Amino acid sequence: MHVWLLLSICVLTTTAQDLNTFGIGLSSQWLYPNESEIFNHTLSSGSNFGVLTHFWTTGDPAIDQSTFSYYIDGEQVPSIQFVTYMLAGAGFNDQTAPWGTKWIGKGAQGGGWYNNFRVPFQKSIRVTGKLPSFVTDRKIIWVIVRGTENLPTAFHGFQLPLNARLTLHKIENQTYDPLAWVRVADIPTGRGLLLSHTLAVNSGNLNFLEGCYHAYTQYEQQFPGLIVSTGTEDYFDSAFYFNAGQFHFEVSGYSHFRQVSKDILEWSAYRMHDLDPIFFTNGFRFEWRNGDVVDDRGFKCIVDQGGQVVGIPTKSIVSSYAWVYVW
Ligand SMILES: *[C@@H]1O[C@H](CO)[C@@H](O)[C@H](O)[C@H]1NC(C)=O
Ligand SMILES: *[C@@H]1O[C@H](CO)[C@@H](O)[C@H](O)[C@H]1NC(C)=O
Ligand SMILES: CC(=O)N[C@H]1CO[C@H](CO)[C@@H](O)[C@@H]1O
Repeated sequence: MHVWLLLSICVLTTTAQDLNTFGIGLSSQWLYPNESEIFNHTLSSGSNFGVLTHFWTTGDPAIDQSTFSYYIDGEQVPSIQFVTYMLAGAGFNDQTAPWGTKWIGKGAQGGGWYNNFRVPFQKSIRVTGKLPSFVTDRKIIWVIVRGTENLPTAFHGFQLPLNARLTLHKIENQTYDPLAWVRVADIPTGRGLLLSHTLAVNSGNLNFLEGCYHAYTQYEQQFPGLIVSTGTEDYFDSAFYFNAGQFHFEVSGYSHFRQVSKDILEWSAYRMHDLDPIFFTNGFRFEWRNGDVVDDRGFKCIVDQGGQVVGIPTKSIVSSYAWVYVW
């Protein structure tokens, strides 16, 4: 009895001490055309893991298009590399502000981008920044990065395994034909869950919104896999081509629209999956389609090849971020 009590007190005390919060706030500093370090942190002795909990930045407009990298556990190639606007779920560097959710947002007219995704590591984390290639001089930046050692991550009852890693799967300005399948995430083996997805599309009209999302929660699963949505806008919690206009919900947002010319438009949206995680057990494919087709009865999302095209989807230039935990 006494021994047990002592032991529990010890365990509790140790746990509390280990919740070591670390980070930086850099005010009026410079970001360079070459890649330069913003922050690094190595776990204290006795700590088993850590997690980044926050990223925020502002400064010169060039900061918005700068590339930030997270090198996890001494990686040579960063498993996470992003631009701020896509990190916040807004395609085409959309400057709409202020808006925010508990996860992402933009709190100022210039910059003010933030993100609270949990980024786990086992040994160390290193954060770097680099100006876009068209900028040749250093530019002013304010940046905040923060995390905590030994802080577990849970999503509404599901606790992330301690060895989980957050990975970012990207498509950047790739052109797809009408009805082409767009593989948003491709993970041949392992377990994990889809945390978040942002899609940004440049197209001739809005008929790409007919495209359904399909998740293959085992890599070799056959079409249609798990039908995740009945159209693109439906996946982002809207309907009828977003006929209520733009919005920034906690779970989803329609974050950008611009009619560039008669035949070109830009569109973007984000979706969080912390409330309705999509788990996979043996590899994962997550696919979207650039427009879609119906079968003879008029049903969509169930025809892989052939079928009747809905509307007149055009070629699209697609950018996509998919944030996936793997373990
Ligand atoms: C990590 O940051 C410290 C300053 O906090 C710096 O002195 C050190 O060189 C950095 N380490 C690496 C590997 O970049
Ligand atoms: C994609 O295209 C847009 C618009 O032309 C451009 O601003 C952006 O830098 C491009 N992104 C990448 C990663 O090439
Ligand atoms: C990582 C690196 O090479 N950083 C350099 C980038 O350029 C600035 C200014 O020229 C240097 O001060 C950094 O050392």
